Amino acid sequence: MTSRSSDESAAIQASEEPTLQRATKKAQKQIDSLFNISLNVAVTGESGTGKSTFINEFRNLNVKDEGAAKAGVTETTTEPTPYTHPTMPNVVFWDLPGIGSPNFKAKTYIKEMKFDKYDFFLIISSSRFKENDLMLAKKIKKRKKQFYFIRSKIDIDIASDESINEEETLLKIRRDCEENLKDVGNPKVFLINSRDLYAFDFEELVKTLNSELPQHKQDALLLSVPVSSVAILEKKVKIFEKAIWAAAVLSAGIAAAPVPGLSFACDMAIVGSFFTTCYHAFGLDDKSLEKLSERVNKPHLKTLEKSPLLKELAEASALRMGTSAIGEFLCSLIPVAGSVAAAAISFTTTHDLLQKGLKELADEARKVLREAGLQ
Ligand SMILES: Nc1nc2c(ncn2[C@@H]2O[C@H](COP(=O)(O)OP(=O)(O)OP(=O)(O)O)[C@@H](O)[C@H]2O)c(=O)[nH]1
Ligand SMILES: [Mg+2]
Repeated sequence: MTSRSSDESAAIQASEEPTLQRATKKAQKQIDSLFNISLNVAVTGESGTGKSTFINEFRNLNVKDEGAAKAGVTETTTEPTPYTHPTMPNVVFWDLPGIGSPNFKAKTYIKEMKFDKYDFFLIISSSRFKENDLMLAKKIKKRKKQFYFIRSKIDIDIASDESINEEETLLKIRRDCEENLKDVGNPKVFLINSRDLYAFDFEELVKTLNSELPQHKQDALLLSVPVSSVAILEKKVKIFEKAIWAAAVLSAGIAAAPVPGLSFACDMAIVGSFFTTCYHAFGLDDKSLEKLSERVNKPHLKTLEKSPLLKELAEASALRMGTSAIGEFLCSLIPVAGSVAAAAISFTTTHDLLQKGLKELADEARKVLREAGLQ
């Protein structure tokens, strides 16, 4: 075991700060910016274009799931409704009512939707480009807000278009949207099937959002997107790798008030939260595995052998156990167990534990993508 002073030095060094106090402050800031930064995404467009469906799929929910946005063939959304991400509660999608429907006239829509509170807008359009699509783009731009133009239901267009091949259909649609949008600065157009985000331009959309959002909002977005490729998974892994030192500083006893018993509970909650967030962000939870297995038509994805940590996280999630309990289990994996419960564990030990656990979960997620054929 490391001595207390060498452990403190290791924590200070990892933080690149001169003192333990500064290191702790920086660690707190980093963890807050990782888990507590808010992101408000407005999803707008004409009625019936697939706004609610997109929001559900982004959050990995089916329309019948608890907390899902209502979606259907008749107008369903009648007021701006916030939908919190199920595992990243700081990420909120605002499902705005369809513009141009009898309930919402285009003229008053902008005012009623309180446009200023959103970080950016997704304008969703389907079938033909509409005047309202352009009007929305102009109004959002006028308020100096960023928008991204999504052309949804691409699967329907492909099935009904008589072009020689799929590429030609996609090019035709893309050009039509770009042509119609050229007065608002040639924004990129993303072709999407809201019922299957893994197809077409979803990944490109995530990449673009990620590169254009302010730095502190990028991680929140990335952690909340479904794992649709190895590239997205690896970006998520990097976010957690960057945060390990900070989580270790905060959860190791050196940062906590020396209250016997209490410090232990706090410490373990941070370790538990870290792994619970990885578990969901990497798409290893039952719900995500079920969705993925349906999409790629490989039922065995739901029953793949799980590593010990993953098994524990799945069980804790099923039983809705708290993060402290998960952290305590993890502590039992540390070789110095026994003395652990009595005193706060060290920075170095926590750092090792977080590193090993993260690698284990990342490898599990890589295995799932490999089995799913998503290399
Ligand atoms: N095939 C296909 N169907 C879609 C797609 N997006 C949405 N739908 C279907 O289109 C219908 C309308 O979708 P909603 O998500 O309710 O549309 P909305 O924009 O929220 O509608 P309002 O709330 O009325 O403004 C539903 O039956 C969806 O299943 C898509 O990309 N492809
Ligand atoms: Mg809706």
